Amino acid sequence: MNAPTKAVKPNRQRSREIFARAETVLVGGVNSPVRAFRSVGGEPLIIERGSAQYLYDADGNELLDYVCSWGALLLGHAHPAVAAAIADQARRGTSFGVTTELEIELASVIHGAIPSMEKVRFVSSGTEATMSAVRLARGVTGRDYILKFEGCYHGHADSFLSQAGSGLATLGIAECPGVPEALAALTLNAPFNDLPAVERLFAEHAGKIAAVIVEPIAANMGVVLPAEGFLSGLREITQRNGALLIIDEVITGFRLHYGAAQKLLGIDADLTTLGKIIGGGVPVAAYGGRREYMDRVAPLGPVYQGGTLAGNPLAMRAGLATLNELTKPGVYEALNRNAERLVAGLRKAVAESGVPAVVNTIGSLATIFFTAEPVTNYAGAKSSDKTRYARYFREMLDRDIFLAPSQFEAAFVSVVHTSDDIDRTIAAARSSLQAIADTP
Ligand code: KE4
Repeated sequence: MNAPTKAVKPNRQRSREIFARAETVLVGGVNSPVRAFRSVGGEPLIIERGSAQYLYDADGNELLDYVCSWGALLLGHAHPAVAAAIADQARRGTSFGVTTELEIELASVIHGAIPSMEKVRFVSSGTEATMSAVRLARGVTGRDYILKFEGCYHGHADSFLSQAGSGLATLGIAECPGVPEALAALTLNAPFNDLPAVERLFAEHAGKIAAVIVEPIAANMGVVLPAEGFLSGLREITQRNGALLIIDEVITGFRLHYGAAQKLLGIDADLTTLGKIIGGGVPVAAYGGRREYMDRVAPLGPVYQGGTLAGNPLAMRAGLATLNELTKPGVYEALNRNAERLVAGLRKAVAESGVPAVVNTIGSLATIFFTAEPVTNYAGAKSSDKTRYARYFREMLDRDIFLAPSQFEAAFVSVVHTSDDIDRTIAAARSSLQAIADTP
């Protein structure tokens, strides 16, 4: 259905009633804070089903989805090949707690696409992947400090919750209670794109930093691109200081092309983390890297990590079906062409509206920031007009376009968004921006 470019307040009565029930048994009515719409106002959605590029809420409204389960659903919702694989495996057993060939197959597919991941360990969430990679780096180097970047988000493990992006940025939680001060002190933060700050921290903590962990394309402060030389600089600094470079590709892995963003950006991590897309919408994540590091993980080495459902066959089938679809000729070219056209249209709509805004993008990732200044780090993202983003979010939702309910996230284009969807989204953005310009 083509949504009106002029906002018509959809009926969300049933969502409202159901969400009230959700709040009685779920904390804030959600199972992950960023879903609570706290920073964008309006009422959280209750979704009943998804199909391809659409979500359908409890009131039967059809929403054009650019959240795509926070980037996991590059193939869109209920992709037939993924659904069939899950259904078939469900009849054969979902989890055995013993190795299956399916794990070997998916690990081999990942290694084939990302050769630096010589060995892989599957886990069930991106947080587990990054937490384990940091533990391994600490175990391998015998060092305690880690260095991350302000506004980057690597999941909710204790070591990552200072100056973090995504839901913490959304809720304004700079330092998370419950993380022991002694542990929090071992996490160093530098501004994204600021190599001199990284050099200073390595000089101040000489011989003590186990690893630098970085999103190669920041997407949890909104999308922020690495400056020329930033990532290669991190590679050189970590090598020179005997620290590991962990590249967190939970969002970017298989997003920009069939493999890791590293390949396009010309760097090789010591350890890489993956998630989201490699599970096709069911819980799969992974960490991996060179044998010399990975063979230090139990049972070969003493660095312990385990998981009841890690590598379960149901999830492996979903991941294999997803990555198989992504090997089809022209998939990424069409995806990136659509996304580029969307961003060009958004930028034109911004210019026509006269509303100060910039759109940061790479491939099928994009974020609009309401500021006249370029956004190249977390400080820039935070200084944009978040109230105006919230208004834009609501205006677009009133036009049945579902964007991330937070300034500090990305919009994700999937392979099933059509050219008509792009046109529709551009028209809705033009109308929304004009509404903002008319009644700020
Ligand atoms: P999970 O534990 O949520 O599966 O993955 C953590 C993670 C690790 N690394 C990166 C780069 C990530 O983006 C994430 C999780 N992403 C957020 C959204 N940007 C998850 C959304 C949520 O928390 O509900």
